[in-house]
Amino acid sequence: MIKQFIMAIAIIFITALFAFAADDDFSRADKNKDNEISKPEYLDAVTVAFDKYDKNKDSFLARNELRNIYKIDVEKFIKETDKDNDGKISKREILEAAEKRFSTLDKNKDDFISRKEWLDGRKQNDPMLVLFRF
Ligand SMILES: [Ca+2]
Ligand SMILES: [Ca+2]
Ligand SMILES: [Ca+2]
Repeated sequence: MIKQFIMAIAIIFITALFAFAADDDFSRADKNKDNEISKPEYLDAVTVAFDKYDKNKDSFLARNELRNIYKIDVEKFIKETDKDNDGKISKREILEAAEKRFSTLDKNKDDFISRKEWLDGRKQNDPMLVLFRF
């Protein structure tokens, strides 16, 4: 009996831990902690992610840098984001893509991404959210 009880507690604990980990990037982007991600917060978070992956600090994300992004489909990402077709992603290109992505993620069009909208995007392995998985 006690054994089952401990098991149940352990499962609850582990589940909570995973939920927390999944939400962590949401909380990080939600700077003012109102449980919603506004467009400026989202674009800020994308900029932070961009700078983090731009290892040689040339203000472009090249293929070898994009490959460091967890589980990202590099070629697909470049195809969708690299508007001037130079094979690398500039900050402007990524922010333009992020603006569009914001509207897609904001399902109910209230100009904020709720936690649920964020997690829905995550389930679809949204490349603009994959960016945040440091
Ligand atoms: Ca917020
Ligand atoms: Ca480019
Ligand atoms: Ca929304």
